Amino acid sequence: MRYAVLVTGPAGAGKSTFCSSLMTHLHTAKRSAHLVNLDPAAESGEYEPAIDIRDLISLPDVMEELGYGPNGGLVYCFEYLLQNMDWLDEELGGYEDDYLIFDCPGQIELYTHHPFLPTLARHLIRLGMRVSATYLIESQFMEDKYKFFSGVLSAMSAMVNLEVPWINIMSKMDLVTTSSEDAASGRNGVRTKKDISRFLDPDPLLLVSAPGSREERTERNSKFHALNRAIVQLIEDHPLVSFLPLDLTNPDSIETVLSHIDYTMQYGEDEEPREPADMDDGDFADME
Ligand SMILES: Nc1nc2c(ncn2[C@@H]2O[C@H](COP(=O)(O)OP(=O)(O)OP(=O)(O)O)[C@@H](O)[C@H]2O)c(=O)[nH]1
Ligand SMILES: [Mg+2]
Repeated sequence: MRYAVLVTGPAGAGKSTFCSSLMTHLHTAKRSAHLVNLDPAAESGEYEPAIDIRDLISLPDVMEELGYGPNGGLVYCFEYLLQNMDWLDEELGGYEDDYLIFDCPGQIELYTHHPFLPTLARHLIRLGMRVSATYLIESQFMEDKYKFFSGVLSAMSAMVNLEVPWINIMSKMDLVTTSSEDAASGRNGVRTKKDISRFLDPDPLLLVSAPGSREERTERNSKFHALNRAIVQLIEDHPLVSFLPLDLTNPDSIETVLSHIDYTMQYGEDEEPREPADMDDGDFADME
């Protein structure tokens, strides 16, 4: 059985860094994993991708030859990939019983507007692979409740679009600290555990400002208030989104995230136990 993990999320959320850490973690656990780069604009990272969209089409070439900008060029690259899926099939052909980690680009419209990733996911499922997706947003989103809820809504929209088992991840948790003593290390602020949990399991009431506060007065005076109320209602009615915290400086945190990904794909559930490859009669000569 082959397994595919699509690593998605907005620009700079830490997708490529997470892919590398996951690769290191899987290799340390002696599991067979390969990186698949789907970002035609990617810089080279720590791991050489086993499959790389840049071998099929390169963004600088598209921009130069067709005169597209970076976003239009990226859309063109993905359209080109979908028209040339036999290239991907051939590249995937050599991998059996492997974990394939797909590092996706950061253009948010790829997840919310375009049918590319759903088409790709359906294709992988048709090839007999188990597919799951992770959606990363970074801990800095917790700094601003409006930014945070826009992240929640984009996660919800991408999730509904993709229709595969899905895990939302709050990345860069090393930038948040719960202790006021080492406040300097927490670039994204000091927060209590209770406060963090209101973000990991989004509490729609975060959007409702304290009565009498300046924010509340502006919200009450504007259409903003009605919009917020509608968003609160939407999130309450569809409690689909919650986040797993990811702190790459802590191996336990990576292990927890990986075990959730394994679980969504039922990793290894129906593998047959393997015979050790070098076991033959000669190995037992001294026991006879
Ligand atoms: N402190 C901290 N920084 C991180 C972490 N993950 C990523 N970064 C930094 O965040 C920046 C973006 O990381 P990438 O992994 O390139 O993010 P990405 O989502 O792949 O970005 P795009 O592919 O451009 O969308 C880099 O400067 C990383 O060093 C993390 O867990 N903690
Ligand atoms: Mg990247």
